[in-house]
Amino acid sequence: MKRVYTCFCTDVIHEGHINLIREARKYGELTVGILSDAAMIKFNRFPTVDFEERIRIVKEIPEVDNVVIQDDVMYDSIIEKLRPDYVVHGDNWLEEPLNSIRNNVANALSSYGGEIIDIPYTYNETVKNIDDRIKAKLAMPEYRRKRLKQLIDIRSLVKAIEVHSGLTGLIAEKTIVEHDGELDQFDAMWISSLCDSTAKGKPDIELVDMTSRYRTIDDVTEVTTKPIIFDGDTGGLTEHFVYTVRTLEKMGVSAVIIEDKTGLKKNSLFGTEVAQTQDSIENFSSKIAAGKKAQLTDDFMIIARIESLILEKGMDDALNRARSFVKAGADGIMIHSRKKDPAEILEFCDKFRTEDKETPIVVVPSSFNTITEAELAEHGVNIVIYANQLTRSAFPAMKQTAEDILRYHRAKEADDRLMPIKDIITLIDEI
Ligand code: SPV
Ligand code: MG
Repeated sequence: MKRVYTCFCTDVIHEGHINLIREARKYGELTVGILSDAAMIKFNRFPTVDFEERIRIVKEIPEVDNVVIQDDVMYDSIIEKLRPDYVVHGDNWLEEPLNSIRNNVANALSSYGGEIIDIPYTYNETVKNIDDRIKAKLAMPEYRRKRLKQLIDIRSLVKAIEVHSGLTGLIAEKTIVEHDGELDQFDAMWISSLCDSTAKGKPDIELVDMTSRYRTIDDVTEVTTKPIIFDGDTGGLTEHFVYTVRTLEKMGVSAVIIEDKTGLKKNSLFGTEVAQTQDSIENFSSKIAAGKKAQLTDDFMIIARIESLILEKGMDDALNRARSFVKAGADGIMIHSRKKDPAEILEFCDKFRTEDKETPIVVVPSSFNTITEAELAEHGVNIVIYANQLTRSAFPAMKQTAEDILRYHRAKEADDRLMPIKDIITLIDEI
């Protein structure tokens, strides 16, 4: 009997999958691979059904002879192990970005003469409804909020990108790339005070009030499912911060990062060029403790951001603060630097990790942007935030378009560089 292999990266089995299984079984003994959580979240949705349950559901399908675990998005290692005669998949993988998986399979099979069988992909009203329901579940506050902690456990490094609107939210949600034979996407979104303020044409000095910042969160949560890390600036007065924590939690935000500064806040990337005052350890610790006491779920994280390196107060001060803030209840430490060289950030991470193996470390490599994600993970970093690159790429592009229209007294010259209207419309989901 011939050996047939297919792999599922889904958490809900619908008629399309059953159809594929029946077709596949006609070719021989059928083994179904269940993609692990870690592999699934690299390019697909976060699973809404846990791994053991996914295995159990597939095992119960009568046409399935064997179930195996597939740990990689790409199939080459499992193909090498199982050496199937056929790999069967829906023909949706003929399109980008899934075609890179198909190419990987074709390559692996060609070494011994195995074949791919593409089965017409089922997409009808029922399947669309199931799809929509999974997305809606992932977007609900109670599911979205806990996802950051889940991702920290699964991912070697959680990658967040700045968003400040529904549109930038969609870019964070939907961008998937194939590079070096791997598929990748962002795990989470960062609602930056700098970019949220900039989008409103205002300076980053805690001028845009919380009500307005909550509206930005609303715009983003309306159209996305990924978890949110909120830039809470200094957190304001402790008496106000406790209310902010409750509101963010209720909205389904996963984490707030507050920085240990007081008085008029200026953006950290100004460093010591402007007057900025660091809060006392005692005061900031009691703000963290009050926030932790106010929060209602176990899902939400309060992350303490240390400004000692930005304000040139030294490594010992940064480490001492990290210790104190963790003791006060902080669920994570963000260490910031505006140096181009990542050395001081890495030194902090290494020293902090010798005494604390657990507390998540967050970094924002805006200035020290040559460091790779792999290097950060090696030094114990858990979350990397790309804090402002979307805004900084959009601004010059928009400015040039405005200049070109003025220069040529028509839009043609600018238009040749622009995204077709059709493409921007397809970015937006219709209900
Ligand atoms: C932000 O994005 O608003 C931040 C990060 O706080 S930074 O601008 O680097 O200070
Ligand atoms: Mg900020």
